[in-house]
Amino acid sequence: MSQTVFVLNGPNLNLLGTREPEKYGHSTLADVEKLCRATAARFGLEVDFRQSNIEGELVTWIQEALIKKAAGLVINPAGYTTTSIAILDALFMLKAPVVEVHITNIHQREEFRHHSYVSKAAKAVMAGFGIDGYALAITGIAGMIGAKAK
Ligand code: CA2
Repeated sequence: MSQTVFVLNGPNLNLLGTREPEKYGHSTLADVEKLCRATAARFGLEVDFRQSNIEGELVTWIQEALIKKAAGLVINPAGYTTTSIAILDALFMLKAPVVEVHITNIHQREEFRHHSYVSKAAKAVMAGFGIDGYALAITGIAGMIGAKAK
């Protein structure tokens, strides 16, 4: 049975590639999804890729990852990074590895972006690699769960 990595994206990321390309690049979220699927496939992993502008929906999806025994979870919490204890509490319930991704280097940006609640539940954090951070996160999860390249 194949293993699935959940890739969750927070608010406004549905607009990726259409605004502020100097910060976030020109790739769209559909491009990110393709990259995630291609990366996961190298390790025989499936991807369940989602985006929501609603905090509670993200919480419900994290619970779904728990129920479905996801192999790992990649999350770009976007604007909820610095505010959401509800997302943090849901992530704490997962046994599978969680990797937090930010397209930009949040530590080089405004002070209010530096603190992440999500990091408390993350095995690793990728920030500043652009969308390649998602591929690095999936590769990292593959290593953590012992999934070998095919
Ligand atoms: O760098 C990241 O990936 C962020 O998580 C992106 C969030 C921001 O609040 C975090 O501090 C860092 C913002 C996502 C906004 O989505 C976009 C919408 C249109 C164009 C580009 C990004």
